Amino acid sequence: MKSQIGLIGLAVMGRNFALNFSNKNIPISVYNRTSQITDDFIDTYSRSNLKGFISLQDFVNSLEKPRKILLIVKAGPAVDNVIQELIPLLDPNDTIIDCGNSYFKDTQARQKYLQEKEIQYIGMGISGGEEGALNGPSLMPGGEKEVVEKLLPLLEKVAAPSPTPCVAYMGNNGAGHYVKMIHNGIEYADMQLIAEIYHLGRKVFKMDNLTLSQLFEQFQKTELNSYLVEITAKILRTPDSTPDTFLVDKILDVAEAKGTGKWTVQEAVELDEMVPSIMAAISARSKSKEKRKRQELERKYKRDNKEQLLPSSNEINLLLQEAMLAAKILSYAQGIDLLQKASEVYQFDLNLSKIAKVWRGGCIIRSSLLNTIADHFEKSEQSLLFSPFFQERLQQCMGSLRKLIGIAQGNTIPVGSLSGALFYFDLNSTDNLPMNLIQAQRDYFGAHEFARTDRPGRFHYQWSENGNN
Ligand code: 2AM
Repeated sequence: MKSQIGLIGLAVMGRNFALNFSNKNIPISVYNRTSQITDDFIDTYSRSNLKGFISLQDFVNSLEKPRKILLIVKAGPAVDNVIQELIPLLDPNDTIIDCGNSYFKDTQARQKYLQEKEIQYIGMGISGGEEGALNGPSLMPGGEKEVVEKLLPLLEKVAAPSPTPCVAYMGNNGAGHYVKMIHNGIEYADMQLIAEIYHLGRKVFKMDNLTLSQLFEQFQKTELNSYLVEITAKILRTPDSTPDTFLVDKILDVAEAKGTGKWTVQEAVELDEMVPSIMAAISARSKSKEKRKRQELERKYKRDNKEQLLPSSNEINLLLQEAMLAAKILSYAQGIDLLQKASEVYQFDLNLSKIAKVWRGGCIIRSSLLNTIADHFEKSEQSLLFSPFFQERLQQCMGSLRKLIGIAQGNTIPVGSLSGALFYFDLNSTDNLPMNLIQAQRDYFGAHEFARTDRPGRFHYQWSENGNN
């Protein structure tokens, strides 16, 4: 019997995704460049609906036509290598589905290149980590609509099942990988916001790990309910090997990153959008690597920690909760604004309500807020800031966000993602900005002209000739 689908790349995500298909009774063939890995995998999981192959030709021959082949290899040149090896073995209308974190412009180019060879190409974002790949990830496929639609019944069986199967057609031209990139950008901001709340809790409000764990558990009962908050509560109460010590306190404060967050920021700059909470999360990870420099400069600069009036202990929890809710809404709004702009610029024709629904289960940023976001985009195409529901929440919580940022600054705690959220909010919701002065400066030194508030047209003023040297 031929397999319904094939999978190339048996690192941990690939292995788990293959098992997910097999668990759903979908016969699958697998292949890996290093054949020992295929052998070990098949030895460990001996099942009639899971077949391993040492030769790529045999792997391809084992698949039902038209063939469907998932690639879960390292993003970058490895994807092109595998595509080159596959081309002579495939027939017209076979489909390659790249499930890695590929750059969306690479996906666009690969799709175009393969179209000329009559091979279909889908770029599909997958989120959910190892556990999601096995039990149900969130899937973001993009490419030719008819090709993706034919695949959907199969993908729905392996996607996260609830609240509804977390898979939908994203759009053409690399839209699947674009949406995944933005998902990861939002994930960076979400993680950094939680880390900033933790930092403030520990350093300023002197909360211990268990108290903070309880605080995050409390958050789980509110609109902040999310996978990242859930794991944070668990992490904070995880003990280390010696009594009364916690693993989190033993972990070196140097964070790593893989690059999709950076692309999100580059895209925001490219498309004249702003994602300051995501940008701050990237910067925080990059600067964390310079541990020595940070240590040296902390010693050099005496901290002027003036005695500050802190909120009373029963006010602190609500302050942290409201500030985090406001910042979370605002960082999702940043990522979604960028998606909306990209949809216009690249003609992705994104459906934001569907995207929010695909993100509700399986993926790392799954959270109850996404239900409300999906509801908003069902009725409206305007930015999240125009949602009456979020307007009410922000009205209620912005005071706490401002107050918490003030406390952080007074206590020398860097809170870039919280502050970025406030910057985004204030910049977007302020009528009169000081850009009149910027335009005057540009006209002064570069004769760039300016528009006036009282009459139409473009104007230049001879600033220096009028006694202003
Ligand atoms: P490997 O086990 O042979 O290294 C993650 O690195 C996955 O991508 C692994 O399955 C790895 O296969 C695969 N991979 C990395 N580079 C590759 C390449 N150039 N060609 C094929 N597969 C590759």
